[in-house]
Amino acid sequence: MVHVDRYEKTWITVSAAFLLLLVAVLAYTTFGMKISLPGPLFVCAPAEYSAPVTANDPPFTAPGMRQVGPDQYEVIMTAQVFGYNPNEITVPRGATVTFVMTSKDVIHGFRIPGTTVNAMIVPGEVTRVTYTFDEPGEYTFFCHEYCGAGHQVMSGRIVVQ
Ligand SMILES: [Cu+2]
Repeated sequence: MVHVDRYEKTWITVSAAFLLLLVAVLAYTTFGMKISLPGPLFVCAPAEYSAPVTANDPPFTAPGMRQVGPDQYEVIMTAQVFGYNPNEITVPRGATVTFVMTSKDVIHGFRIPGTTVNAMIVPGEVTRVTYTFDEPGEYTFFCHEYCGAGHQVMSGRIVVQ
């Protein structure tokens, strides 16, 4: 029988227990809470957008904002080097805006500082994010996925009145 120091034995036990705990947590979140990585197109209704979506498919043939209900707006937006279409929208205070976005070329980002909006815009996929603008003011959104030489100028504006 190999002699293992008591101190070392303690730490082997602690490490093993910790690993088992992590595996248990992983198993619980995966199978108990059904949390998993999203698949492609997870954010859109398959009937609405058939994969793969391109910027030449509806609704992206007509970018822009439309009102879909009281205080509810939908922005159909395309991203391409080095800008967004539309790149400026104006909404009333308290508006809930759903951004439905795709890319015409490479992967872009969509981040609105001061909000929880932080998304990737991937060619061939639809990104959908919703945010309620309770605070009036000007919000700048920008690309935070490096996309080429003009990446740093890729931005737009949301005016909340
Ligand atoms: Cu970009």
